[in-house]
Amino acid sequence: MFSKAIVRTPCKNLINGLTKANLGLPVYEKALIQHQYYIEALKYCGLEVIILNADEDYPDSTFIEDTALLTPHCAVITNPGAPSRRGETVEIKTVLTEYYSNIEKINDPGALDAGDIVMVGDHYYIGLSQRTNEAGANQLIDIVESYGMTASVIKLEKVLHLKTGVSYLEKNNFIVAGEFITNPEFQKYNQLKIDDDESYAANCVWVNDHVLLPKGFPKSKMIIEKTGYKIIEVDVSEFQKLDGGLSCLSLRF
Ligand code: CIR
Repeated sequence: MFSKAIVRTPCKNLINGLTKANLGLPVYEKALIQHQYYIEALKYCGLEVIILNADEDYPDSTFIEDTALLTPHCAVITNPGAPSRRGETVEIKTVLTEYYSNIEKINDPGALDAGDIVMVGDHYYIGLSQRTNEAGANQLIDIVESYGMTASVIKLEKVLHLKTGVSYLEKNNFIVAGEFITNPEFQKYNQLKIDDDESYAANCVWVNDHVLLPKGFPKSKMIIEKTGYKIIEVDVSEFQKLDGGLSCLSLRF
């Protein structure tokens, strides 16, 4: 169960965020409103939400999930793969010192975005992607092993982050889309398969037996509901325009 989440208010400079989505520019005012609803959804699930101020120096800084991996034993500050995002981690480290006594760090030449990490109990799947390299993955494996946890890597072919295509909903239930449906690593789980035309819904978030799901994906909603979860739909269209999934808007712990 999670008790807290950290989010960062979108900045006006959001329109200059990294993207390959081709969905047009995000509308700042709309993004702010959607972010507010996202916070309300987290609160509804029982979380205390810590809200960091917007940071105009970093257009993508609202996608806070990429900057740290939070485990039950330590926090790991990442080294984001996109040069324009590297500096986002500085303030996050300061914030996390209030909640974690063990803080680790991924360092050059290692690169790692936490959007590439999926936690399944004490095991961490690490996506090798455009943003996470082998050196970064190896550093993370060493770190989690030093705390008695385990990790393994999965090579990505098409999507930005591992979490773009899979989400773990606890109780052995794995949301899988696209290239991950046939991946041998995920065959041992109960797979909830997302259709290609709803692939954006593969990035959803389990929060204390609720599932936060992007709004507008009815087939995925039905599949997840049938499995027994209470769904909270959240409109994140402005963040989708920046390749941002629903999970990347918060750090949950
Ligand atoms: C980026 O390209 O870094 C941002 N525009 C989106 C990051 C999305 N993060 C995530 O899915 N974990």
